[in-house]
Amino acid sequence: MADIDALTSSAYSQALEVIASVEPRIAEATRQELSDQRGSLKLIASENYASPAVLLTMGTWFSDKYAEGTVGHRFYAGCQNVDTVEALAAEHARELFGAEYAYAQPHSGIDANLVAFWSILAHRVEGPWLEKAGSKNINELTDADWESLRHELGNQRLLGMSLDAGGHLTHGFRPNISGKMFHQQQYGTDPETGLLDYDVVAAKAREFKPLILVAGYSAYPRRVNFAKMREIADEVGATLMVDMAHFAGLVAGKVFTGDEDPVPHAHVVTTTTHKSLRGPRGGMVLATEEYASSVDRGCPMVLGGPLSHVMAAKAVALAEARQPSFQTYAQQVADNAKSLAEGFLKRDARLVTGGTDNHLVLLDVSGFGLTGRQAESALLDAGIVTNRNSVPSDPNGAWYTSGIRLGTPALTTRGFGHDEFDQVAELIVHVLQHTQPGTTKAGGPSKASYVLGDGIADKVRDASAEMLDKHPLYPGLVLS
Ligand code: DSN
Repeated sequence: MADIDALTSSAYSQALEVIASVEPRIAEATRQELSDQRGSLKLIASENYASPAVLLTMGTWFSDKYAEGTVGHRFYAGCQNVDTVEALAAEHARELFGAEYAYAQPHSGIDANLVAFWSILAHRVEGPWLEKAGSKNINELTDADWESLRHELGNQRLLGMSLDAGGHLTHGFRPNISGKMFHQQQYGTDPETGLLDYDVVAAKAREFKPLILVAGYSAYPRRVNFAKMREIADEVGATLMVDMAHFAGLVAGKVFTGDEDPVPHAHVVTTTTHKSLRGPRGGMVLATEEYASSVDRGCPMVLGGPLSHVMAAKAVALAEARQPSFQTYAQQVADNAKSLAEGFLKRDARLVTGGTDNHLVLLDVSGFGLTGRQAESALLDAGIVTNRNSVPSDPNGAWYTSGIRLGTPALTTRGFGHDEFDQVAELIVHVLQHTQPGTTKAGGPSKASYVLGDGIADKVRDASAEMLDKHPLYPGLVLS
């Protein structure tokens, strides 16, 4: 058996030498990024650490190949190896998630959502419209036909979770493309509990009658009952689209099963591959057979040429996620999020919804007298990498915010467990308790500047270093 650590170390050391021979500053930044990631507590809920096998797969000549189209049906010659790669990525995805159909081409989660929107419009609106118009061939449409079709397509409705309740920009946020291409309405969460209220979603759906009901989230710390969401969608004739970008790893790892697994309930499921799923940076769409042929035309109708090198890495990551060890990892991600939440609660910090049952925690920092922006910056000074996030009905808006979103997927990959996440909560509370809001140049209260107490950053960095040293990142990777 080859010594994988030695191979990885020599592969990267040599690759960096090759890069340095052309642009040494990029080689240096790459080394520095590894060192920075090794030396900080990464708590960004949407980040992770992919395996060296996944990372290495991305650095190949598959990047040089154009392959618009789909497996066996390309607009370019010479795509036989890309076909192998894409078919394998899709096969692993279907098997892992129990999906009828998988599309591995989206370059990101937003791209995956755009493909989903486009395919639902094509399947639900354009198809029936063409039939009604007595034409099966879109190329035969007259200008007047196009105008009517555009009117139909532009008059569709989408209902999704609002951004400040934890939804994503692409779930109908007005300034986003999704809020412009659809007539949109949003559902929020209960103002008292912060929890999703299915009766409210159902009432809104009955009144609004959306073509698409979007479920899923980027910052909601709870599980969703997708069987209930499907009932609501069916009652009003909507297509249920679930964006599982954040929790795909928990679905793959069988932490979310039954009603909490979106795949058996949704018509179309979108995801990223780099968050809790721990693959390369990219997106994917899963769908029922009914939607397969419209999703399949995502490229070139919505997407530019597929990133074949990334699809290859998706296949490797999905093969990893099919191993039993990934289920252990996913369960630990959820257990660690609970430990983190308990660590905050016992130190009297306020959490949106009062806790978590997925991979993320949303800390309301207004109790510390800070905005999310101030908290994020002070924590970064202390080597704790987080991102600020709105809380429901946030008085500080989406830029300054009143929250900090924290996720466990990355540090769980490093091997952090219950006690360490409790200590992480303690360090975060310590930093926030010793941070004061700053003042503006005019002397008023600032939402951005802050003053972190003397010596706090160094003390917290030292305490973190002990944990980080116990759980090194890419332990076998030694750069020469
Ligand atoms: N940027 C992703 C996240 O952090 O959740 C969503 O787009």
